[in-house]
Amino acid sequence: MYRNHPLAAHIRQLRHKPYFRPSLYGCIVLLSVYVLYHTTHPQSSSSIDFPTSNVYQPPVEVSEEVWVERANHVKLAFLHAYHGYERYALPHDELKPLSGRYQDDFGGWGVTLFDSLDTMLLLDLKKEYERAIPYVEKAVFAMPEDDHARYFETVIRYLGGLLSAYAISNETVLLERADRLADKLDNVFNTPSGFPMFGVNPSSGAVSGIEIGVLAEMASLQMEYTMLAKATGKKRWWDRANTVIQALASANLKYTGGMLPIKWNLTTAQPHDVHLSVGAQADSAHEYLLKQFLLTARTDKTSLEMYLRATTHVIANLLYLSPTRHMLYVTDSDTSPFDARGKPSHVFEHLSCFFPGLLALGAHTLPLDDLKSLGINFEALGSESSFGHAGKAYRQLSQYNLKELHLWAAEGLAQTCWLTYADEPTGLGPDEIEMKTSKFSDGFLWMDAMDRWKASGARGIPPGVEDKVPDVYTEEDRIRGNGLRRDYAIKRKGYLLRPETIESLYLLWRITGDSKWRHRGWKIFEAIERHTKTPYGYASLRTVEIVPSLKDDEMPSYFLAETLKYLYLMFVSEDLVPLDKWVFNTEAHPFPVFAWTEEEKERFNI
Ligand code: DMJ
Repeated sequence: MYRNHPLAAHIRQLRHKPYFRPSLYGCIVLLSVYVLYHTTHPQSSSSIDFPTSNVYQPPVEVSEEVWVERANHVKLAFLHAYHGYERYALPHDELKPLSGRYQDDFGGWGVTLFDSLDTMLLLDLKKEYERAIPYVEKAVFAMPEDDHARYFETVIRYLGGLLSAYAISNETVLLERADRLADKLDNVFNTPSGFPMFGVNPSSGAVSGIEIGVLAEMASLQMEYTMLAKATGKKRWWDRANTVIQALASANLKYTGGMLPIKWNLTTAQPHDVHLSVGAQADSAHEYLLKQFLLTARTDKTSLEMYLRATTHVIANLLYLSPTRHMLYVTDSDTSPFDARGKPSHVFEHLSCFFPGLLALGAHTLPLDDLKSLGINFEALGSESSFGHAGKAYRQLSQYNLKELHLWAAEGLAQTCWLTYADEPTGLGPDEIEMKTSKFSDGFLWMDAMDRWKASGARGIPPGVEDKVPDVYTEEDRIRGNGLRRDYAIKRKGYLLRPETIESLYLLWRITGDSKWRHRGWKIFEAIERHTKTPYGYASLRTVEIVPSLKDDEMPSYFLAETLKYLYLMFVSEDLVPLDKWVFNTEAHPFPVFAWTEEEKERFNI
């Protein structure tokens, strides 16, 4: 089905462009030497002189050839990580990059291999891909009786990886395994709401988990099941996705300003708390509202309207400015119709750093300044009578050009995500920080500052969006606790090789064309090379504050699926995954945009 998809064809075509040949042949020679060397010496893969400390220097423009070289460095990094995994961990889940051992936390079926399939295809690593296919063919997804697979992780990593690699390669075994896996997971949907349970044993079909589910885990499957339905022609998979979409759309969100809260009752399909966040336990559910709309060629208006409500509430009530550096950040809060701000925690999570990229993607792909063209009346999406105080947001935001507003928020937030990296001696960002608020207020809402900026003539760059200079602490600063100077304190010091900041930098680079985002991405890659590389792969850091780095014995599969993929796509000259034709699932597996045929609409009852 996807062999003739314009994007699969587009990627294949690029491989055959004369432009590709010299670098491809060069790569083959380089890679052969590299592979030979590394089969005996699992050491550093690259001769580049990566800087030892993080002294801030404004970016210097470089030629496109330099970016091609940089993309190649990422390819070498992927090979170093994947060869380490292949040699020391396969067929287990993940490599332990310090000890050269392995761990099994994702079913034990080789999650790193499944999560890496489409990255190999995009990076044109044919040998690694061909060596991986026999493992896919052998996969039966069996499990001992007393164990369970986490449903959400299995969907985004295994199902997502298989379906994306299938869309690019058209190799039928990938689709067959995806279909078989979905079958084995299917008992999770035996709930009165149709929301999935937390876990399942794919061998016995026994499900695990409690009646209260977590948003990200119950509502981040729509894209995978829609894609599976399209590719297999099976109505059952569309029904799974659609049940979740319809249940979310008919839930009572009166107490949460129209935004989906974190906890849900799997029996009643109603919210179980009023805690709002775009970070842990919520993130990908908000992401899938927009992406489901884009994946189905912009037909699923129900998902789009939920996206518009969620982003309106976030922009009006969860975005704050720090007191002195004016860093724009998104936080989490308990809310209510009587107090839209609720009780903000002022914690800013690395996980939330996907959100600027999502806002930018929405601003790029949606007619936010002309929603009427989609038959949507923005102000009718919510009001004080539907959501109490939180309903005011619709009137407030409608005073702005929504496209501009979303893009400003995206740029300001991405700036802060990057700054938390650039502020550290390692050049890598912590997993969680807590923003300072002033003695006199519980934080400064971004939209209050925006309203004042607008009232005074909207001159210059909007608050929070301007470029900032990093503030790298000396050891003395850190010990003396000069946290106030930077406006935040670090809550979780680790860098877990996570992708979110890089994902947003990649999207902002592709969407705005401003090379500052790309340069920042390169700085982060240099820091990854310098501080996380081990003889076997790459390791999470215990703390971003100490050089030489203190490492943990972990290399999560998302490092290969997402972090390295987004870095490569950011540096490579060609736009290999055009954003109007492909949509990334939450684990960075691209799916091709498609429209339902009339026959499918009738058969699936769409
Ligand atoms: C990834 O597995 C996915 O992006 C998920 O949605 C949440 N974050 C992790 C990596 O940080």
